[in-house]
This record gives sequence, structure tokens and C-alpha cells, in this order.
Amino acid sequence: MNKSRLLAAVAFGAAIAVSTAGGAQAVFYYEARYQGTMSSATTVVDTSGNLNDGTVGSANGGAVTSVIDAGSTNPYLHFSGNACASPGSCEQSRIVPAVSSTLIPNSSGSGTFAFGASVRIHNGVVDPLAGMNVFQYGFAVAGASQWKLQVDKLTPSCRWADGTNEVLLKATGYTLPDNTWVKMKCSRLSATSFELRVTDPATGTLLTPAVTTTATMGAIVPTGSATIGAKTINSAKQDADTDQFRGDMDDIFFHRD
Ligand SMILES: [Ca+2]
Repeated sequence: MNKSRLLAAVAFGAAIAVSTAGGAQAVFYYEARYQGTMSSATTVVDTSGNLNDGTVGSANGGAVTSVIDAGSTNPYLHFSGNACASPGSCEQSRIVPAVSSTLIPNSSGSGTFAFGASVRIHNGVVDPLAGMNVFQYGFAVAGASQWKLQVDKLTPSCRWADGTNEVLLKATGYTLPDNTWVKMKCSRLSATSFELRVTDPATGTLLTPAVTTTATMGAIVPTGSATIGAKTINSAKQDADTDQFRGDMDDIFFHRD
């Protein structure tokens, strides 16, 4: 059992204990989770138990690969290529879950839920001014539901929208460090409470103060396909159009309470 799985198992056990003691509180439930393993060149394995594997789409030679660093046993996903502003030649890759309709909060979209991922970027590969998508479902347009995690200009931010109201939480003043794993978790903690936590995935230590807000928000029911690593694949476009992620990603998750 690798460290992240061990920590997950410990956290799961703790949640069960709370649930038993409290009587009514549900154990959070991973609807989809990608922890770095692939079963083929284009299939990312869902470890949540829901068999919701992801499929890699690509253009211009882009790829997602499962990598294990020397001295480690923990696989992660690497998105190929360097930051690119030359339309027609940018390596592109993204992951699309087989099923997106399950990535909806309970209570017809009104329930509490969380999503997130760990990322590691590399100076010289990534454009520090770029928009980069991590995990999103739905688009940021008027009238559309969405939940989204992104690292635009290397600053983590989460967005929730019900089609009318929106919340954007940003870790203002914090930028992703070079060659370092950082975990980001976006949570709807109650009907009106939202939070972004940026932590060291190995220890859980906050790397910047948690960002929270309260807001009016209805049901969040995105449509279409959830995407990981870019909002679209289009060989004629450049990174600024596709929000292509550059670097490494691990433990991408969506869970409902
Ligand atoms: Ca992993």
C-alpha cells in the first residue's frame, strides 16, 4: 500500500468512526478517483470502485502517461509537452471520464461535495502566465452550471456556478512552486459555504491559508462531459484557447457527501 492510499484508508476509517458515533452523518463517497495508473496508452484507471475509467484524447502528439519516479512506488499522470503559443503544433492531451452524469452532488445537485487533485509543475515547461485547467465539469458561461479547479497563472482557484450565481475562490498571493507536489481541494461545505484548501499532499499541512466564502447557490448540475487537463482538444488551437495543463497530476477526485 503506497502512502497516499494508506492515508486515504486512515481517513476513510476515521470517517466511519465519526459516522458511527454521530449516527446520521454519511461517509463521504468517492464517485471517481484517478491515482496515476493506466491500463492502456489511452485508459486512466478509476480506483473509486465505480469503474469510471478515463479516456485520453490528444492532438499534435500530445499524451498522458503513467510515471513512477525513481525511488518511489507511487504512480502519477504526466501531461506531455511544453507551454505552446503556436496554433497547429501544440501538444494537447486531456482525460474524459467514461461517465460524467454521476459527477453531480446529491440531492439533485444541491448536496455538499468536493473535488480536487494534486499537481506538480516544472519551471521551463510551464508558462507562468498561462491559464491551465485541472478538473472541470460544465463551462463558465452564463446560464450554465459548473464546478472547476484550475491553476491559472500558477495560482489555484475553484469555481462553482448554478447558472445564475457563481463563486470563485482563489489562493491569492500563492503560486505553485517548482517541482513540488501540491494538493488542491474545492469543497461545498454547506448550502452557502465554500472552501479552497491548498495543502502538502504528504502531510496535509496548509501551504497557504484556506480560502472560504459564503454565498447563495442553488443546485449545481453541469451537463456534457467532465474534463481533466484541458477544456478541449483542437489541433488548430493553442494553449491559451484550450487551457492545456503542463506537468504532473495525481489523485484527481470527485466525492459526494
Ligand atoms: Ca498516485
